[in-house]
Amino acid sequence: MKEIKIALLGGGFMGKAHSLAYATAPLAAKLGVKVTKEVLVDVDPERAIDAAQSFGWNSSTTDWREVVARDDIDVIDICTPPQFHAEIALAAIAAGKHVFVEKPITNDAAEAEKITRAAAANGSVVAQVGFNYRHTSAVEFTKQLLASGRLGIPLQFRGTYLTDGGLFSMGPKAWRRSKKTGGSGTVGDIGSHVIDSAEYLFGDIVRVAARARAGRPNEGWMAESDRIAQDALESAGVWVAEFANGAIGTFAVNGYSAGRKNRLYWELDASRGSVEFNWNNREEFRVAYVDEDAQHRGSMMILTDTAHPNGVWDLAGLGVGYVDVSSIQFQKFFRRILGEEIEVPTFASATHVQHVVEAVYRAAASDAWVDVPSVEVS
Ligand code: SOE
Repeated sequence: MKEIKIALLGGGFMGKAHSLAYATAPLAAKLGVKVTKEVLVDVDPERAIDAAQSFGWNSSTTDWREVVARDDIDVIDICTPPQFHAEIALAAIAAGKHVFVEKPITNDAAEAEKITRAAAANGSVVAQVGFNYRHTSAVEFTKQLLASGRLGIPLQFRGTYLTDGGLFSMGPKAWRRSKKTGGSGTVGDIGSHVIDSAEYLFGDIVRVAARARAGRPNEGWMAESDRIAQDALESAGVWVAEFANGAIGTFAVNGYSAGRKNRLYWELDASRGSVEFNWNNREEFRVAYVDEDAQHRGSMMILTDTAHPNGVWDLAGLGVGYVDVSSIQFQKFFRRILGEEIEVPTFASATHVQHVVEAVYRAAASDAWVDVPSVEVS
């Protein structure tokens, strides 16, 4: 049995999710690989030791460079703040390691292009990005419905990602609130997920017009001129988009939306049907087909079944959670290492997401529509 030895960089929230997912990924899909959680790296020596012990890693260290240089490590999994992703990914690719990077791929599309090119130039490296939500059964099934033509021509996408996390203390996740410590702002952090969902389902976004706002909600939004002058991280954003396939879309993200708990929600209309998905009720999705007879025309709620993609259990109705979708993304990653071709969030697709994020920022600082560049990999 092939052994895959992992080094995880970052002992925080996402490091925990990945650690749990590594335990079930090979087992759930009977992959025929032995996944070894070899070493956990964190710059904070106490957290490195503590996270390695509590998340089940064989050892810990504070030095990622020493780990990247080790011959026995097969995979570098980067869960650090995004500002460190590019440097680490480039070193890992140069050392011939497979690389898994959390989203956003970086906070800078030029850096993202660089690591995408480096990975493409090293044919043996398998690279993937942690847009975990798209591995939910309902999302992947919607993709199949679109690809098969069952839904007809894509017309309109409406996506939101709302949380109330910003209203409360963020504890160890407070680094996300500042650019200096690698924070991304809501468009880059949670907006990147909804952009990935939209592009996965409808293809590339090519133009956007946008508004963003920063500030603490109990003081109202900061004056827009101050937000732009201070280059402050945005707490909320809205944008209108055009897709390359002719569809149109609207998007909204907000970290101060009371009562909304990690609510990634989208609905789409196509010429022969529409679909509605809410991560909070991820076992359900709603589909309406235009060609139903008049008595049955309407939105039907479908509960995820074993007939849909990415079942974790071979019994419907047992529930799928955050760690499960992470486990599914690693199953795909390992199957790709074993040589299978599977559609996943790649460095190139994640770089395009980052181009959209940056186009939203440029559009929000102007009254203009902004074009989204395509990703040049060669
Ligand atoms: C933001 O609060 C966040 O932690 C995102 O960064 C993650 O990608 C998302 O999965 C959960 O929410």
